[in-house]
Amino acid sequence: MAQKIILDPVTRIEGHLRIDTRVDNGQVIEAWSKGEMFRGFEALLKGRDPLDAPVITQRICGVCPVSHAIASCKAIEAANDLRVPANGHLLRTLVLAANYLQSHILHFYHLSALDFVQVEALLDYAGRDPVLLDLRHWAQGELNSNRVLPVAPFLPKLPGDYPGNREWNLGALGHYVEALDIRQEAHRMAALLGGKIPHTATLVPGGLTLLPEAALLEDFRTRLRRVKRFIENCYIPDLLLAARLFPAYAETGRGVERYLSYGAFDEAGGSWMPAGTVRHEGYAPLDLSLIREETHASFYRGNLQESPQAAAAPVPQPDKPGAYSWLKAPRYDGLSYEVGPLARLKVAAAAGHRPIAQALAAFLREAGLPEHKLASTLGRHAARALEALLIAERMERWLDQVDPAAPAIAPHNNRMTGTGVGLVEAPRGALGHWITLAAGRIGSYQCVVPSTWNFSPRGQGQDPGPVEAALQGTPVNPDFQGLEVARVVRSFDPCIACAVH
Ligand code: NFE
Ligand code: MG
Repeated sequence: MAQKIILDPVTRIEGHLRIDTRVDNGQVIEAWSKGEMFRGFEALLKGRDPLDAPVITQRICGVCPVSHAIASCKAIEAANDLRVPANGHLLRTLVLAANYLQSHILHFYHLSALDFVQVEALLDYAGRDPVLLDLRHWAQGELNSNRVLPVAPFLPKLPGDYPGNREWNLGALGHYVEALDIRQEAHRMAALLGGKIPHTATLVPGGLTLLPEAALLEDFRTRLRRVKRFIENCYIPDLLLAARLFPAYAETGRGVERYLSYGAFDEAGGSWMPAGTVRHEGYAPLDLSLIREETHASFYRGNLQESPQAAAAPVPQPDKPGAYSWLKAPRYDGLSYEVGPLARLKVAAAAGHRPIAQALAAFLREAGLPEHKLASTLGRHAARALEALLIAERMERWLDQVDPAAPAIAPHNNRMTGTGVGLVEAPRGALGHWITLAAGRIGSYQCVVPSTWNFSPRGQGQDPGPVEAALQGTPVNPDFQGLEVARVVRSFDPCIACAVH
C-alpha cells in the first residue's frame, strides 16, 4: 500500500525546505520539493540606485554572498559597458574561490556527513586525540543532563543504518571540529580581499575597490596552504573512505542527467571551467535565450513562462490552486537541468577540458566509482570534494598573476542605463542576475539561482525538477523515517534562502 514520507523541515540546510514523497514497495515513486518561504528581494530592488544592487543581493544569503555580489556587478557592468581590468577579475575570482572552499567544506562536514556517521562511537572513545576526548566529555555531559535536545547538533537524528566503522565515525567527528577552524581560515581569505565576510565591502561594479599589497597576498597564500592541506589530508581521504563504505549511494539520486554551467572562475582569457550544457546528445554551448522561468506549480500569480530579462518581480498568491512551492521552475529549452559541482565537472569534461577530465577520471578510479555512477548521491559529494581540491590548486596560480601595481577597477561612466545579465557559477551552481536600468534607477531585477534550478517544482508539462526526479526510485526502509531521502536531497546542497530570494 502506498505510503508517504515527509521531511519537514529538512534540517542542516539554509532556508525552509519540505520534501514530500509517495512510497510504494519500499521505493520512492514520486516526490515534491517545496520551498516554504517567501522573500521578495526582486520587488524591493525596483526603483533603487543600481549601486545598491550588489550590496542588497549579497544579503540573499550568508553562505554564497560573493556569488550574488559578482553576478550583480556583472549585470550592471554589462548594461553600462564597463570593462573590468584583468586584475579586478583575478581578485574577484580569488574572493569567490575562497568562498567556495568555505562552502564545500561546510557542506561535507557540517551539513551532510552526519547523515552517515554513528555519533555514539564517541561515547566509548578510549584514544588520546584531544579533540575527540573533548567531544566525548561534552557529549557525555549533554546526555547526562536533562535537556530536551541532547548533544545538538549531533543528536537527535533520524534512525538508520549508520556504519560501525570506527575510522570513519571518529575521523568524520574529529574533522567536523577541525573543519570549523578551516572554514574560518577560508573566511579570513575572503575578508582579506573582500573587506569583510559574509557580505563583502570591496566588490563593486567595475572591479574591486581594494588594491592588495604584497604582504596581504602572502597572508592570503599562507592561509590558502592550510586550507589546501586540510582538503588533501582530510576531505579527500574522508570522501574516498565514504565511497568504500556507502556503495549503495552510488545507486541512488541519479536525477535528470542534464547539466548546465555558466562557466566558472574568470581568468584573463575567459572562464577556467567552461560554460555549456550536457545531455544525452552530449555537449552543447550555452544559449541564454532558451532560459524560461515557469510558475505553473509556484505560489505566484499566473501561469507564466518568462524569460528572466523580461520578467517582472513575481506577485505572491499563496492560495493558488495546484501550487506547492515558493520556488519558480527554471527550464532550459523547456527542460529541467541540474547545476552545481557535478554539472560543472560534467560540462568541463564534455567540453574537452583535458586537465579537468583527466583529474575527474583519476579521482573516480581512486574512489572505485565507475563514470556512469557519477550521477548519484555519492557522485555529487565526490564532485564537490574534487572540485574543492582543483580550485585550491588553481588559486596559487591566480595569486601569482595578481599585479599589486595594476588597477583593479574601471572608472565609472555613470550612464546607468540599459539592460544586462551577470552570470556566475556559485558554489551550488549556475547563478544569473538580470537587470534593467531606467533613468539611473533599477527598472527590474531578476535572479535565477542554483537552488531554484535544482529544487524547482514541476513545470508547465508536470515534469519534475532535478531533485524531485533524483528521488524517484530511492529505496527506503519505513523504520528510518526518511533518512535515505534526506541523503539524496542533501547531496544537492540545498539553499532555499537563495532559491526563493
Ligand atoms: Ni544560499 Fe547560493 C550558492 C547562490 S544557492 S547558497 O552556492 O546563488 O542557490
Ligand atoms: Mg528570481
